[in-house]
Amino acid sequence: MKRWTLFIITDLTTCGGTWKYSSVPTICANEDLNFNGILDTSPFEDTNGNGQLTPGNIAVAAPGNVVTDAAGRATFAIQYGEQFAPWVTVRITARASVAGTESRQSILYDLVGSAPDFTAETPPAGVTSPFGSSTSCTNSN
Ligand SMILES: [Ca+2]
Ligand SMILES: [Ca+2]
Repeated sequence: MKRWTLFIITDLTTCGGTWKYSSVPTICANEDLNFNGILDTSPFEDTNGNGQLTPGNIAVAAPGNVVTDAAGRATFAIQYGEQFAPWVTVRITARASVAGTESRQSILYDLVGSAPDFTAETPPAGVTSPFGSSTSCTNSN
């Protein structure tokens, strides 16, 4: 499901009753260069040196397989921890097989938080990025 990801390093702050980025976010590329879900040494993938893939597999599609209806539509959910909103953009790829012919389409999707979480006075779960607050993509802090 997640084939390509960005993550953003900064903090949130309140602005007009809504939680927003406190500064211009630093956007870093997904470390999983070959999209296999494994931290590889060749190609070297641990850009920020924290010993793990960043951001890693933090979202799942449920169910992972669906059957479309007569209109060619199906429904699934994207599940992720609330601390990852709004810090990650995921690529959602749908693969379809019809009469032996396969096709695929992808979209980028920002992991959003619930509106009540981002309009309450209390900070949302991800008020501080789980990926650190450095403005350098090679720094895990
Ligand atoms: Ca990899
Ligand atoms: Ca890493």
